[in-house]
Amino acid sequence: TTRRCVCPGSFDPITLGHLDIIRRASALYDEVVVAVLFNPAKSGQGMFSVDERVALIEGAVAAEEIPRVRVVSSGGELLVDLCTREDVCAIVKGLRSGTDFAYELPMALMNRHLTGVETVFLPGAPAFEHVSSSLIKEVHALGGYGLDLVPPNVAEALQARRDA
Ligand code: COD
Repeated sequence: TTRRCVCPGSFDPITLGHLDIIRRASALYDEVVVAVLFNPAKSGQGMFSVDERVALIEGAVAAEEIPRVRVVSSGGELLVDLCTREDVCAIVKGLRSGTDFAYELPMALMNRHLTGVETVFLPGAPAFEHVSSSLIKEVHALGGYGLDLVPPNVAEALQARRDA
């Protein structure tokens, strides 16, 4: 049987921190479903549309030649329902810090409560500990450069936004 995991997130936009987790998940499972989902805590439109986020993830995964990855998006649905539909045995998430753990633990317990699906935490690479989509966007909006912390296709997309 195919052992499939999901890497869920907002991915607005995907960073090298996300990509590292996706690459390592691909080494552990037969297939990785990367799911662009709605985070109710991050209200508003975000910077990139869901379709743009999906395309940026697909471009970054292809450029890095990470095998057996499929990108999907879904709105207004529970992650556990996506897990059941996609026949996923584990949710894989990256942890940067104790703060991440405090945020992720209740979600992991709730998801397990709902359907029994397990969450697997991978320690984030120290080189990307300070990397988040929100900080990338803030630095970029105020004229700074953090473009070496995102995949090249995302750097291009951010640059294009600035030039527009
Ligand atoms: N290093 C390592 N890991 C990283 C890094 C980094 N530099 N940056 C991000 N990550 C990890 C994060 O820890 C997270 O695990 C993942 O990558 C995604 O990060 P984000 O910021 O893109 O995504 P979030 O945190 O906004 O995603 C939240 C979800 C969308 C997954 C959550 O809201 C959700 O499951 N929503 C669906 C509705 C639902 O089921 N709700 C009930 C949950 S119990």
